[in-house]
Amino acid sequence: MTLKAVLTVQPTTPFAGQRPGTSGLRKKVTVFAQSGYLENFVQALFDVLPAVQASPQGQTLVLGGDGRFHNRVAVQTILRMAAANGVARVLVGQDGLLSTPAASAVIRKRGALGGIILSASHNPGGPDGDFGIKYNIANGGPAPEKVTEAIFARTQTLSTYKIMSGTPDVDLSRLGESWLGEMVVQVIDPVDDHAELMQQLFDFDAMRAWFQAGHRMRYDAMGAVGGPYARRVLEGLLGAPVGTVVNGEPLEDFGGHHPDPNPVHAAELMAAMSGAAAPDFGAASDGDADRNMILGRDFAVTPSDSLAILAANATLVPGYRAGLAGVARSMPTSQAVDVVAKALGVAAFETPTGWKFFGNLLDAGQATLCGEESYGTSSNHVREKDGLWAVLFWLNLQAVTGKSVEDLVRAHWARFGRHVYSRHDWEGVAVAKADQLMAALRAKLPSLAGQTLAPGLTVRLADDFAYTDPIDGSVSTGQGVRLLFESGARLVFRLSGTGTEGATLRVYLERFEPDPARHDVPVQDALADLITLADVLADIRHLTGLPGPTVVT
Ligand code: G16
Repeated sequence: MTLKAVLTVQPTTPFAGQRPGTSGLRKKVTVFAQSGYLENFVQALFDVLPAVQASPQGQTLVLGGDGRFHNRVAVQTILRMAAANGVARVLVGQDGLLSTPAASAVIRKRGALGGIILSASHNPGGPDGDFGIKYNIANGGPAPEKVTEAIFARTQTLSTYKIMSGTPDVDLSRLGESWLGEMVVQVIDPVDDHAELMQQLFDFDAMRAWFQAGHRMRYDAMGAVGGPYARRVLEGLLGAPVGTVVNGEPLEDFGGHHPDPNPVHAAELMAAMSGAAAPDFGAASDGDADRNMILGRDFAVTPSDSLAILAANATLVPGYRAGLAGVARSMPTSQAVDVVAKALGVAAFETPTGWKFFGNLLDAGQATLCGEESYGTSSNHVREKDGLWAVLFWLNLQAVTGKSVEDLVRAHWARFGRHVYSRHDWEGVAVAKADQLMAALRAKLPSLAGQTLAPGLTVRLADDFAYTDPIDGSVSTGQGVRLLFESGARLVFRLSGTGTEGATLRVYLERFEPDPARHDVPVQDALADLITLADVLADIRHLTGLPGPTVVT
C-alpha cells in the first residue's frame, strides 16, 4: 500500500529573535529543536518569496547542509514544507549534505529559484552546539538584507505553517528521484557540480605534476563537510596520496573539532606543518567548507594577504588569465588588496562584513575576486566564499611558479609592502556591556579626528562605517567603528553577527610596513601600540571583565 502525503495546516505562534545575522539565522541546536521554531522561519520564507523574489510555487529549490547535528531532521522538515507550499522540485544533496559553495554552484548551474542552506559555519556542532539556516537567491548568493528583513518581519506575524504529513522520511541515501506529494525530490551527488567547476578554473595538469614531483600537502577538513570535496579533487583528480585529506569524514559533531580554520582551532594542522619534515602545503576548511586557511611549512598566510596575493597573481591561473574586473573586500579586511588593485589599475570596493554584500558587485561584473579577513576568499565563479577554490588557487600558483607558499608571500611583501594585521576577539561578553562599549566609542567619534592618540598615531578619519551599494543604492549603516590614521594604520571595532552566546567584540588592527628589514618583526609586537590604544580607547578589559582577548588571529 502506498501512503499518501496529506497537506496539514498547523497553528503556530511567533518566536522572538528570528532576525538573521551576518549570515542567516544561527542559534543553539536546542533552540532550533523547539517545536515550530524551524517551521516558522521556513514558512516565513515561503510566505515572503512572492513579494521579494518570485513565487516558490512550481519552482526548483536546492537544499543541503554541512551535516552537523540536527541537519538530518531539519532537511526532512523542510522537504515536507516545500511540498506543502507548492515547490515543484527540490535538489537535495545525498544524505542531506551540500557545502555552502557547492550549494551556490548547484543553484547557478541548474537555474534554481534559490536554495536553503543548513549550517552554522565555523560555530561548534553537536547536541549542545549551534545550528543555522539561510536562504540563497537565484544568483547563488546569500539573500540580501531586504529579503532577510522581510522574512524576519513575517516570523513575527505568522499564525500557521503548511507541512505534508502521513508519509515516512524521504530516503536521501540513494541518488535519484522520488515523490513527496506533488513534489519531486531529486537526490544529487553533492560534489559533482563543484568538482566540475574547479576543473574549468584551474590548471589540473600542472597541479597533478606538482604532486607527481613528490610535493606533499595536508588538507584538514576538520570533521566537516569539506572532506568529500577535497578528497574527490585532491586525492582523486589530482592524484595526491591517500591520507592527504585528514579528518575527511563529515560527522554530526565534527569529531569534537571546532571547525573554525584559524591558528587557534586548527592547532593540530599548525603542529603538523611545523618542522623540516612537514608537508609543503597545508590547508583547512570550516564547517560548511566556505572558509579556508593557507599554510606553508612553518608559515601562516593571513586571509587579507591571501586575497591580495591571489589578486596580484591571478593571470597565472587559467580561469583568470584575462585579468580582473575589480576586487572587493570587507571593511575590516586589511588594505593589502587595495594596493594591488591600484597597481593593476582596477577598482577596489570596500563593503560591510557579510558575503551578501559582494553579490551585486559580482553580478554586475564589477568585481572578480572578493575576500574577507575571516578566512573567506572567492571569485565570480559562485556567489559564496569557497574554501577549496582558494586552496586550489594557492596550489595552482605553487605548481606554475615553482615557489613555496612562503616564497610567494615574501615576494609579495617585497613588492607591495606588508600590511601587518591581526584580529583580537573578546568572546562571551555580556550583551549589555558590549553594547555599552560600542555606544561609548561611537559617542567619542566626533572628537577624535585630527587628534594624536599615541606617538605616530594621528587620526585622519573616525567614523561608523556606512555603505551605499553602488549597484542598487541600498544603504547599510552602523557597520563598525573605524579609526584611520595618517600613517595608513587602522583600528576597527565591531560586534560579531554570527555568535550565539553573549556578544563577541572584534578588534581589527593594521599597520603598513614598507621596509623589508622589518617584515619579520612579530605581528603582535609590530601592533603593540595599536593594541594598547584600542584597550584604552574602548576600555575593553574593564567593560568586558576579561583579562585579554580569547582568540588572536
Ligand atoms: C560569515 C559571513 C562573513 C563574515 C563572517 C564573520 O561567515 O558570511 O561574511 O565575515 O561570518 O562575521 P562576524 O564577524 O559578524 O562574526 P561564515 O563563514 O560564518 O558564514
